[in-house]
Amino acid sequence: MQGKIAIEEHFVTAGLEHTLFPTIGWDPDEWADVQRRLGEAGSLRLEEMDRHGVEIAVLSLAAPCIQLIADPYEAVVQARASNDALAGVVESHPDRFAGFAALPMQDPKAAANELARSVEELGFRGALVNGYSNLGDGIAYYDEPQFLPVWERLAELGVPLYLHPRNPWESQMRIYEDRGELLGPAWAFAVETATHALRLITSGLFDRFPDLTVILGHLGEMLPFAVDRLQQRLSHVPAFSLQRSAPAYLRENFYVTTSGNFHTQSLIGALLQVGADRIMFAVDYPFESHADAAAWFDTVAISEPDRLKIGRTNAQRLLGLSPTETTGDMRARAAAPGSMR
Ligand code: GRE
Ligand code: ZN
Repeated sequence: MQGKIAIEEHFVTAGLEHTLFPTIGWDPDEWADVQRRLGEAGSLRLEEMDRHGVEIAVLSLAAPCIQLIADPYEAVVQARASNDALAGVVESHPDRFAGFAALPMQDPKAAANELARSVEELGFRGALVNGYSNLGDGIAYYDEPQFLPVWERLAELGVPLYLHPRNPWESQMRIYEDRGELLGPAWAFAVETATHALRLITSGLFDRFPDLTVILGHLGEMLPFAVDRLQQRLSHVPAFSLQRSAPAYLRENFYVTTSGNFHTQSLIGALLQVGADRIMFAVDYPFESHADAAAWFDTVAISEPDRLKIGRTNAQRLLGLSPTETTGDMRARAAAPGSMR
């Protein structure tokens, strides 16, 4: 499929390289290649996108970057600098790149203002945060009351927040002791992020702000598979009450993306649980390859109208990416089965 929009695509500025998730066990040559690609937003990236039918990449910092910075002032300074750098990248190829803001959640009021600056002045499409934020000696999750200003601003601006993974906090690492292979994207990222998303749901955040949108990668961090059982058990707790069911919040306040999860059975499960209007294509470059993502997505056994929604038009609508010349053409081609490949 030509004209795909990929929405979890990472970069890192030189100043933030030291904050990347430590690469325990990675092949050193492979990691060096990932780092090279993270630091580049020109011909290398664009050639990969061209080769695999990705028209637009929505760029964001890799994990954990800003979220790792324990000092709020430093987090504010670094987030501003990285958002300015990203704005420069987007400006150099405005038809190929868009941006998600990094947010210094360590200072919620500053994060709300940085979100507004990023959307209104830099033209970003929303924000991406890498899980909970460090804060002094501790951490904070975003259902906590101090984050209301950020949620309020997201709702006012009508832009989504991408909740991207990071590893669990130090004190919750015992379960991975001697089993470091389970950390990071193999497993720990998904458990941490799914639980954080559930904190948002069960806190009542979406009753307070019914129009908020949160995006989850990796086909929903296992939640499409798990949320019905969660609801079934919550329904046995009389004191616990929300306006909607957990599956309804997942369907109505979340989008999920295909980042790093190019697996047909999981996509079909997500389709059955949240529907084709709530799934978007993503690669997770450079941790994943455009070749793997596109070889799977371009031929996966879904309808052509669903492929067009997931590959392009859902992101266009949600992120306000203006239709380009190719859009009408894409629609016409979607009507002819098989011709999008
Ligand atoms: C990812 O986005 O998938 C990722 C990071 C940082 C380290 C490893 C990783 O952002 O897979
Ligand atoms: Zn990612």
